[in-house]
Amino acid sequence: MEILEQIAALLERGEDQEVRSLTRSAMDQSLPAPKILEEGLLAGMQVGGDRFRAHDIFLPEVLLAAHAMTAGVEILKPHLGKTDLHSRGKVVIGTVQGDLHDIGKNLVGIMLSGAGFEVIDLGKNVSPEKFVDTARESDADVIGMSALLTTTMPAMRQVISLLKERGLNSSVRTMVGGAPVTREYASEIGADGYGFDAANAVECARELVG
Ligand code: B1M
Repeated sequence: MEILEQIAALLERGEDQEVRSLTRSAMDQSLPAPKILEEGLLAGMQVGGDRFRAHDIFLPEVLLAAHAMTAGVEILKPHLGKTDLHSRGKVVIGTVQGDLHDIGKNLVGIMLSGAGFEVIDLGKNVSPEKFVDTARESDADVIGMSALLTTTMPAMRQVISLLKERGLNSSVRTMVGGAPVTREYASEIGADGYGFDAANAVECARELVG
């Protein structure tokens, strides 16, 4: 089995130490970090997600896979892009209120930093007030929101409404993403941008700070 397949299989089993060390070995073999991310870590997470959906594995296993994903991403982080000397803009990111999924949001943050943006990561389960207050206090250009649950997607609309209420919607742009979020949903709630994946989120942020 080639190394990326091994990483995917180990991640699926939640073997964080092995994932960490094989990710390091893949880097030592000069495989590009984005390839290790896509074909190793994300491939394993995808299979885990599919098995979870099919009730073939359960939450504890998913949680272990998530830890293993984080372990691998930590190794790749410094190699996922080079930061420019000058900031391209400031982005406040977080997972919306009620939602604890942060793997995708973390990847978006890493890719944005790699592309030269200054990123303020508020973590997960972030209230609309926290998003808006932080954006105002830090003079951010963009608020980036992630949601993985259909039940938490409406929290994105609340953030956008609060920005409008405070008269900040023309100075702070909004960008949304996450597996259940679509471009149609983004425009329905009045978001300024939508990122399909982490690379696309970078393109979107570039356009928004344009
Ligand atoms: Co949860 N979970 N989970 N889970 N979990 C999903 C999302 C689910 C689809 C699984 C399923 O049923 N098949 C389902 C949601 C169903 C729905 O709402 N329609 C689900 C559920 C139901 C739940 C719980 C309710 C389960 C329970 O308790 N009964 C619970 C909710 C907890 C809560 O949030 N309140 C729960 C819990 C968990 C864990 C804690 C165990 C764990 C999260 C650990 C963590 O994040 N630290 C977890 C995981 C890991 C998943 C799956 C398996 C994988 C998610 C993931 O990390 N994907 C997921 C199934 C799936 O998606 N296949 C599932 C990898 C990640 C890189 O992709 O996050 O999509 P993603 O991010 C992508 C893009 O979407 C995009 O870029 C990223 C990189 O390409 N993107 C953005 C993301 N944010 C963006 C922001 C942007 C732009 C792009 O701009 C700002």
